[in-house]
Amino acid sequence: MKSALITGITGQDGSYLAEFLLEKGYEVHGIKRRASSFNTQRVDHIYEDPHAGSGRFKLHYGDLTDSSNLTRIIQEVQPDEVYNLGAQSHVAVSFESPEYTADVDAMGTLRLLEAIRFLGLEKKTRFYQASTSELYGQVVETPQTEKTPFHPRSPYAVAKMYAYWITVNYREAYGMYACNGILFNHESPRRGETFVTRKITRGLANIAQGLEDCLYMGNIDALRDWGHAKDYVRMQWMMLQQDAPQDFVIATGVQYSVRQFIEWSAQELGITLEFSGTGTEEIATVAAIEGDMAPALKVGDVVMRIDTRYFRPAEVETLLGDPAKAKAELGWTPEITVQEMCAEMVREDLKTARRHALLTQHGMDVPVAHEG
Ligand code: NDP
Ligand code: GDR
Repeated sequence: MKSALITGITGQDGSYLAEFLLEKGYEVHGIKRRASSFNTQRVDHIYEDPHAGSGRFKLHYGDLTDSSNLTRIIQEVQPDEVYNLGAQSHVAVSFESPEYTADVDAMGTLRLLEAIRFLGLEKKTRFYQASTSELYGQVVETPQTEKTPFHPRSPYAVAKMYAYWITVNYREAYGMYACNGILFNHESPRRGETFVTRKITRGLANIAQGLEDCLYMGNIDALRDWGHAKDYVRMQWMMLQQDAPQDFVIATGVQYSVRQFIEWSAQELGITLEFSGTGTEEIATVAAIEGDMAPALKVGDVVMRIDTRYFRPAEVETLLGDPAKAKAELGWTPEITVQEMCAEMVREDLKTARRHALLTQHGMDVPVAHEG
């Protein structure tokens, strides 16, 4: 039985990858952080009670800032594959916590690679690094390929650039099977609530049910190449099954604006929006409503405004990936379109919003977090 160790198993990708590897028959180990409240909601459904026998899913306490802990876990697990998905992954937050972001995202990657080498596992353990389209930042060519030069635009992207190159370096210096997946944005109903797509689907579902009044957004002109996380974790595994390690761009090859994503999400709720005004004065107003999914709204309500607090000190305006290499060499193509994904996210968030609205109607206090 093959074994895999996943850092960031409690995150969006980690949870889908764990499911995928368990289906493939792997023994799956994951690193979870100690937190003051439960942080395993995304993997609770695959958790196996250790008292019930020897399961194939195991969680270990750990942190990417703690090398002795990482070394001990890797020594214990002796993994065939390590997927380094753990990160302070929020670009805007990295401007607030640049040093911590560097420690986790850059040094954390080095700590893992060093642990593998130190334990003499460099010929056994294959290593996947969660690299990112944020590396391209201020893009110099469109679409972006594996050969497009990098120009990172945030402490997050600069940290991930170190992680990218140290992964390449350990491959070249020590012959490790180590590779980078340069992944463009990918989302799902499990996406963190403060990333833009989930902020929109959750926010609009809450507004439709009367739990929130308005969505406050940053730069809605930003263009992104959005795919579904389920499609992207499949590709992460495929990258570690080749004869030789290589880096790949994973993207859909299609880009849309944040504004367009807001429109789709509203349409999924039966709401037609009208955008008016420009720059920081832009607003979105309800122009028409169909069906019964937005009982709290009426025509003329303003459901989106711009709040400059969500602008970033340096913005990545446009990203569009070229997945030609992944298609040609690995036969990978994404199966879920961005419109299907948006609809799935809205449906899931609407279910939760309806439950919360019902509880509120019955006098229960359900706090709604607004940050994003
Ligand atoms: P999430 O933010 O959903 O998950 C991040 C994970 O990292 C969580 O499990 C989190 O734990 C864990 N983590 C955070 N800090 C530490 C730490 N100090 N030590 C150990 N673990 C830590 O990210 P995604 O699943 O969306 O992304 C997975 C990876 O892919 C990340 O590295 C991200 O930067 C990268 N990436 C993501 C893209 C995307 O569009 N989703 C695109 C390109 C790259 P906890 O649950 O406790 O917070
Ligand atoms: P990104 O994702 O920065 O691309 O990083 P995010 O969803 O946060 O932002 C995408 C774009 O939307 C704009 N935007 C807003 N973003 C947020 N979060 N909140 C807002 O209110 C808002 N309004 C507009 C942003 O400015 C940006 O242009 C994600 C993360 O998953 C990274 O870890 C990963 O590496 C990259 O995708 C690829």
